[in-house]
Amino acid sequence: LVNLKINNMPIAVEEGTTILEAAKKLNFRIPTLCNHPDLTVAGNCRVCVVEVKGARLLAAACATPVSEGMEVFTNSEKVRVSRKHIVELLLSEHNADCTKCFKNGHCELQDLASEYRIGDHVFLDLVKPESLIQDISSPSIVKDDSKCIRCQRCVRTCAELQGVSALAVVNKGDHQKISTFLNKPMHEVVCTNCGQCINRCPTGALTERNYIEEVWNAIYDPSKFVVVQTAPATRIALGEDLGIPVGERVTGKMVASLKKLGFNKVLDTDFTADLTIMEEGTELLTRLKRALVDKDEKVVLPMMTSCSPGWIKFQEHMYSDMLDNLSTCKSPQQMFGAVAKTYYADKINIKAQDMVVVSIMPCVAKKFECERPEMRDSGYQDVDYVLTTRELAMMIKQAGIDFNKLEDEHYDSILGESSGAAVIFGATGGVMEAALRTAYEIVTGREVPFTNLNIQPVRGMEGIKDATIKIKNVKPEWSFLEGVDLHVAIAHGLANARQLMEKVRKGEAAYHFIEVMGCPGGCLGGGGQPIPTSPEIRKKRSEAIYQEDEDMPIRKSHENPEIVEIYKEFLGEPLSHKSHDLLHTHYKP
Ligand code: HC1
Repeated sequence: LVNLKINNMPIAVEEGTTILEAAKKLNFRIPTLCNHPDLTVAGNCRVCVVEVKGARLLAAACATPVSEGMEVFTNSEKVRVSRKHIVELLLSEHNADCTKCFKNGHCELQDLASEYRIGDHVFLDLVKPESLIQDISSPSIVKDDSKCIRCQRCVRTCAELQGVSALAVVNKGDHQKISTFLNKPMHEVVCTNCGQCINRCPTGALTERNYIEEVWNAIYDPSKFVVVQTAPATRIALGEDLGIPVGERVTGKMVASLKKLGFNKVLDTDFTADLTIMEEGTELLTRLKRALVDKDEKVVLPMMTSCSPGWIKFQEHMYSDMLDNLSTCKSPQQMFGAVAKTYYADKINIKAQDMVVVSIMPCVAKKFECERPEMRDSGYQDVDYVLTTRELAMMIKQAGIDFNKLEDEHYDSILGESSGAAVIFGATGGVMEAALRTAYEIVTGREVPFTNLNIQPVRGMEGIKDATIKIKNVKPEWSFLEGVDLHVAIAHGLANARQLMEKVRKGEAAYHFIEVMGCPGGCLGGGGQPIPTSPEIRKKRSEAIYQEDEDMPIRKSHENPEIVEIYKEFLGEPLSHKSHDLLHTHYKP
């Protein structure tokens, strides 16, 4: 252990601990901007400077390890004056148009300016006129260089967590900026629209494209019938933006608030997550049969999940030779849009052209996904608008709803019923677990023993997980699977996905089924979720998701009565013609 004093208080910490971490243990908060718990240390914003006795210069607390006998002062006169100057310098280059900024009230630089009572400009106003032009080319992300403080959290996020590097630092000194390849618009580069950069941007330099006004207009339009669907991971995180502690489930309150906002029907993406399991599970079994029995060389394994639009875009850019590995299933969000504007519209006697489908998603890539040309099988754009969890929280605040005091309400029927298998889609490993619960029963004809419903090997926050499942005692029609070892793998975060894909491409891993979610932790860590994010926050959200599953009366997709009904009345059976027309697609290079 290393002994030191911080503000005259003694502490002993592990070797390698930074001053920032040691101060936190003593409950001294040192402000940071470039530092983030998910990223490597950069030490470039200098806001965390502290005074170390005997040292000539102030030290960056995030990048300085403790040493024996060190005496640190986090709030000396020298520190306060320097820190204030650093914030003033950052503000001199920052478009402090705060009242018009989407991050107003959620900006770390604004918080620091307020904390240090920054008044008149001490330094010149150095905002570059060319930086005032926002890049709004992407359907998901707005890039506003005039708000950028060049902390490089976005650059490290894109490289370290996502392995994409769509954003990079260019130029030096006064000309330094965060740019794309050849300074092209965001929609022309390898950006996957995952929005992880937004979650870590301390200012309004990167935000989601917001569609709040469009959705209000639809709600107020008497000629429109507006239905809303909510993604699995929204119900365990929305509360964070509305004064509720991290990890608290707010499913019933979320439904109540959506009804109060004026949506005509409040329905659930979890319903189509169950539908996805029916289609994707059947597709996997069909591919296995074609490979093992028919020896069909055209069949491609491993099959890979296709619900995460950031992952699809990543694969289109980086592994376009492996697009046939993707399941042909559309994502649950898009299946929902397609059945809402056909089956559901017919049932409730509403014309599809009068229906507006809004999604509440933890994801900003879903905004991109709903605009894809493949997603119009109802004859219209299947999903009209996607709002992030954060945008929904804003609408709830705008409407003056006291979220905390709302009584729980239930989703409307139909398209509102779901199973525990559907809600775990929101956590890494969840789609795999849900699929295995149903596939087991199809293949063996026996119920999954209750004690085995939680399939532990596919759970947890490890970047890449794999498991082997021995298939035994199958029904006669599945005899080709008897004794087969089913190899599955799971990756979350695109840097991990890349590692897994490289192994598959080189033939180093013989998997049958792979789940990939584009964001760290799966959708619960999506780019549209409340900010901040950290491993600790994602762990609490994950625990909440699995608790939600355990509390559901139905925990397997095929037991959802509304799923049984939609096949009986409309789709026929999984992979039927109608299913193919509405629920499946192909991504082409
Ligand atoms: Fe997801 Fe999915 S789980 S992709 O993470 O398959 O966004 O929550 O809605 O579509 O169901 C996201 C979450 C979400 C889809 C489902």
